[in-house]
Amino acid sequence: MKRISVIDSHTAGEPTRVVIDGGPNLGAGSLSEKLDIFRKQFDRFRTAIVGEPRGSDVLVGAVLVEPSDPSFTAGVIFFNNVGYLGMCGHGMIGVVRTLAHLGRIQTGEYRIETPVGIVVVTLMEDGGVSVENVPSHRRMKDLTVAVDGVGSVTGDVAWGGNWFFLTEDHGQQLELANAETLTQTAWRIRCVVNGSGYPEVDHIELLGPPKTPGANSRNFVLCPGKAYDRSPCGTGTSAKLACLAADGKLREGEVWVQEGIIGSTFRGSFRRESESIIPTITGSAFITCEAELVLDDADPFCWGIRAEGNVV
Ligand code: PYC
Repeated sequence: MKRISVIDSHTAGEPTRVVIDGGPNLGAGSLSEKLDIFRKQFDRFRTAIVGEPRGSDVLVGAVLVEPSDPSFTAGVIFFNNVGYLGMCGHGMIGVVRTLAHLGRIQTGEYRIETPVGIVVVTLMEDGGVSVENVPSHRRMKDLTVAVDGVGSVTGDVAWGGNWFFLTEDHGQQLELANAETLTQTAWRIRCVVNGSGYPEVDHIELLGPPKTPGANSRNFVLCPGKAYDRSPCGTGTSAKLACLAADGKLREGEVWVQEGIIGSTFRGSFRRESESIIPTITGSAFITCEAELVLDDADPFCWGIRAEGNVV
């Protein structure tokens, strides 16, 4: 039997499972080398940790690794039901809360390394967490695509630690009760955007008017594995800030309150850095579970239910 210690949390409703012990040995290279080893040699750990029957499509996993610079607090690789994420905003807030829960950090500022760059996190007195994200930018304004069953859709392509297509032009009500239709709409849009010269776009962000007083916007974010983000999506909010900054619709330091599809919110703001912006996203996470995953070799689904077949 193999055992993997994890701590689960949720950030604005979106779950994160942080591996504390028993994860794969990813060597001593850079974060991107570690990610490469994870992907090529230890992918079964990904499906064992977040996949069914132990996890679900919604769950984002995080493995803590040695950072390349000892002055950083940690390195972290995020993963989900279909692969690996560059950065993950809700996940980073969950990681920070988890490190605090373990007594490894107190209130203050810390640097955490991800495969796409260093983020600066702050654990606040009230338990809130802010994440100064990797440089973000808009790559393409007003891309118009013709989507079967949806019609003509215009939106922007932007990087916020993952790649997004962001659109208000979807014709849907952003209601939780509408999640199935929103998922189908976003998936169709993604397929066409991917085939229109943007294969890197793996998150679709549908935007619309907010419901929560004080919020600026509401979103529905479809993740790469077809699960929708229960939170307002930290990297998606960063991509939105990059578009607002590029359009001159939000000033440096001004606060943008992004509401997600379940009504939870993140606060975002940015500062400019050359051609990019540096977004800061603030939210809260709560610990939901401390557990040991048990991997029994006799279990045919020991390494999760994998689309390409089970690993023995
Ligand atoms: O918060 O950045 C985020 C995120 C990405 C995918 C799920 N959550």
